[in-house]
Formats: sequence, C-alpha cells, structure tokens
Amino acid sequence: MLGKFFQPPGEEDKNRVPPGQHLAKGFPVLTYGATPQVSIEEWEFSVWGLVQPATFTWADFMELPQHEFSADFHCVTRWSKLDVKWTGIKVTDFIKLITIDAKAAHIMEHCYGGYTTNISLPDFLREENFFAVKLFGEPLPPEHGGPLRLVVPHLYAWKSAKWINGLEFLEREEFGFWERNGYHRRGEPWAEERYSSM
Ligand SMILES: Nc1nc2c(c(=O)[nH]1)N[C@H]1C(S)=C(S)[C@@H](COP(=O)(O)O)O[C@H]1N2
Ligand SMILES: [Mo]
Repeated sequence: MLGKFFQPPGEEDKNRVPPGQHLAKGFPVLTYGATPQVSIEEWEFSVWGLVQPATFTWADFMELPQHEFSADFHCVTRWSKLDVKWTGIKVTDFIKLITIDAKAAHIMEHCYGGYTTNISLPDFLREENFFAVKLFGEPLPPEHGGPLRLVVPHLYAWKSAKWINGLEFLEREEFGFWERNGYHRRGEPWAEERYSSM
C-alpha cells in the first residue's frame, strides 16, 4: 500500500512535509459517512451562539471577493498533498459580515450531513484560511466538500470541514465529532498533535 499510493518526500519537499507524513499520489477523499448532495439554490450558511445570528445564501457568498490559494494539505492518517490549488473566499472577508460577541473564544464548525469539528477563534480567524468553491480550477466536487468547504492550512485537514453550513460561537471549547473520538483538540501537524492523551 505505501509504495503504490504514497511516497516519502524527496529532498526538496522534506522541510514542507510534517513529521510522520507521506506524500499522496492524487487527492484521496476522506469522509466519514455519505456525501451530502447540496445544490447552490438550497444552500445556506448560518452563524449562531455568541454572535448576532444571521443566515447567508449562496448569492451572499458570491458577492465576496475570491482569491486563488495554494495550500499544503495534511491528513492525520499520515498522507499529505502539497500545493493544492483552490479558489475561495477569505475567512477574514466573511467575518466582516457578522458581529461576534466579545466573549466568544471558540467555534464549532457544523456541516451538511452532521459532521462537526471545533477550532479556537484565533485559529479560525487566521489570514490564510478560506472557504473553497473551486479545486484546481473546477467547481469543488461534492466528494471534496462542494459546493463549499472550509480550508485551514495550518491544522490537520479534519478541521477543514467539507459542506460546512454553520458556525456556532462559544465561550468555552466543546469537542466536535473526531475530537470526541480521541483526536487532538487542536491538531497542529508540525507538533504531531494527532490524538488526545486523555
Ligand atoms: N463534513 C466533513 N468534513 C470533513 C470530513 C468529513 O468526514 N466530513 N473529513 C475530514 C478529514 S479527516 C479530512 S483528511 C479532509 C479530507 O478532505 P478531502 O476528502 O477533500 O481529501 O476533510 C475533512 N473534512
Ligand atoms: Mo483526515
């Protein structure tokens, strides 16, 4: 298996591949459960909790500026893919549309299909995070999270919620799906924050 689908990083990529990771050939799909089918007509995105509650349509998101991103992608199951090309909307542009309560310190990411994952507010608000709507120039395929997913390049990819449709703002940290099942609360790949020691 290792030789067929994965390879160790070459010299030039070594300093870009976190410890314990191999480079994937292609772009594997990693989903727990079925792929939700969501059309852009019915698609909605909501914010609630310690924020002024609001709901946005696809058209609302399409009014925000779009940028090209190149980001390395690290799955905790030990594969990485370098230089994934995405098009999307910066988190820092989206959050200008909402009013976050000063008490909010954590977020629960919610998705079509019921997946959840938690992230701290500072990890979420980083300049390099974005909502992807295209992958390698094509509309984001459903299996990779289309029509829209979050990408958080500096954390393991289970924080990059596919089919994301909501942000719940919290004062205290709560655990999402994988975090309740033993994954690390934060998931920083360079520190190999894979699993919780609790
Ligand atoms: N909604 C949802 N988002 C998800 C997942 C999932 O199962 N459901 N899997 C996560 C994991 S573990 C990884 S590695 C990446 C995989 O993204 P990909 O399938 O586009 O490679 O999505 C993350 N986001
Ligand atoms: Mo993953």
